[in-house]
Amino acid sequence: MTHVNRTAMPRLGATTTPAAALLHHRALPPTGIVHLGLGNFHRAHQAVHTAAALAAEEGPWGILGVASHSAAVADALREQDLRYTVLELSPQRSRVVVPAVHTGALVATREPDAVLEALAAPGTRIVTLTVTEHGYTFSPRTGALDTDHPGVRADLRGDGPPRTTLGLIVRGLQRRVRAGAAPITVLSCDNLMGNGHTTARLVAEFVAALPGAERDELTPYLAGVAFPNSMVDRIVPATTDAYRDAVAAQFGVRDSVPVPAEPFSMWVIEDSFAAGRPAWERGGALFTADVGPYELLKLRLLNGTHSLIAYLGALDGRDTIPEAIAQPAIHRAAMSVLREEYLPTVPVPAGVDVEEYIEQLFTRFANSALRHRTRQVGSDGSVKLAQRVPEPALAHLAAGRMPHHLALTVAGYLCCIAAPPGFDPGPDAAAMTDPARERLAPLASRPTPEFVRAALATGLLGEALAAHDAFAARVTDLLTVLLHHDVPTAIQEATAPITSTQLPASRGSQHPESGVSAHRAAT
Ligand code: CS2
Repeated sequence: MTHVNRTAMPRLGATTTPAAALLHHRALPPTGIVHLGLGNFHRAHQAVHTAAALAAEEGPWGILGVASHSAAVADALREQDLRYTVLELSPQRSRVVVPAVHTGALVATREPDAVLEALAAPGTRIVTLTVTEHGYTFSPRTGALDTDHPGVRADLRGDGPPRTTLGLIVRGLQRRVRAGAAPITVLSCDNLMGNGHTTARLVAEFVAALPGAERDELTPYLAGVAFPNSMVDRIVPATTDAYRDAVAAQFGVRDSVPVPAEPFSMWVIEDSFAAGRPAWERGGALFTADVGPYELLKLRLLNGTHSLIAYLGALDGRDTIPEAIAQPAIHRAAMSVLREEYLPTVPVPAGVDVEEYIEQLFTRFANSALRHRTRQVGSDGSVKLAQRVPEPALAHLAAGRMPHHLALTVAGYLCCIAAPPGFDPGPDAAAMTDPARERLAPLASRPTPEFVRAALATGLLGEALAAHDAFAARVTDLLTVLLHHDVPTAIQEATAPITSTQLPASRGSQHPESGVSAHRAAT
């Protein structure tokens, strides 16, 4: 690792940005987009595509970035004249770019009025979202707006400034109605199935739950708001000092909020906008009438497989996705879940060569220049898995086939997030955050079969899969193997099932493929 004294260097800013790294050289346009969710993904994906589009064609598409709660990124950006670097890294090549498309950085909980003003401003034509699956405040059990969520309840009452994304959007739209401002587009850039439709439905449910007069004022306006679906794809790890050092070593400037990313980036968008849009097609995006097949392909082949790699990797003692996929057994399991269980449930979009897509995907997973951590992909599994696992699992079960590797994904998740007392799933699993941890923890002391049934009954993967006894039994078998043996043995069991009771006792043994001992067996 490069050793550099960053503190002695000038801060990245308007006058210290290396000109060669700028993606466009035009004057910063006025704000046309308000973006909610100022995390790394937005800054390496939408911001980069927008900068590339602006380089090709100017337009009023500056982005005002809004962080939900944390001030860290917004404050750092303000100190850096809203500049930051994106480090595109792979073993073959690296490139550093500065998008320079942000016109401001706000924190919703700290400056709610400024955010609502921006949402209502006449120049704002698009609101984009990257708030993660978890930020849409729907009930995992039913998919409907979670009206038991304390933030949703407060936002429906209009108690103080909005606390949820839906609250912000709806209160922003309400101001637009009152100011006579034109309808806009709300563009979700999160990994949700039918993300535009889902956002439209949740916003409509929120409006329907408002008191009568507010509901009546908003309903006709809502009919003019566009909610295009979109598929977003770029692997974007969390920032660490190693990336800060890399920027400093290359440019001699101090960027406290650089964003690492893979070179690959894909964005497929439905072309239905209420009030114009940037020429994103000139910045690498693809417009199509039907995003559905692209979404399914990506959510299942990439994200679904990613979840399996993350849980098995963490349980196998692997800190990063590239380290995990380098284990032959995990590689085999990832290939099996992708080819045998996800791929048959996906209509491949016209023009996509699926073999090339798969090959490219495994190269992307193996990108060792990125330290994409298993704990990052494994976090929020309760909301992510619901988008990835139930539909394909139910399709196989309905056809009389057991999806062993989907069951293994769920077993891996449960083992990481709600291991029984006495079982140590390792530091990467322990570091995974998940809103369901609290709900699952009290159940974890039950015997495995009861635990799996009780966990699924919390609505974790929807009601239909919870009602499927054979699937629960398979998850139970595989979880038992993970608890009493090790990851390669569980993969073996998923690939060539024998009953778990017939497995050889392997506690403390060294598995030839994993190179780690099964030291974490439950007591
Ligand atoms: C990952 C995604 O964290 C996760 O669940 O599967 O963030 C993934 O890296 C991106 O969707 C890639 O586009």
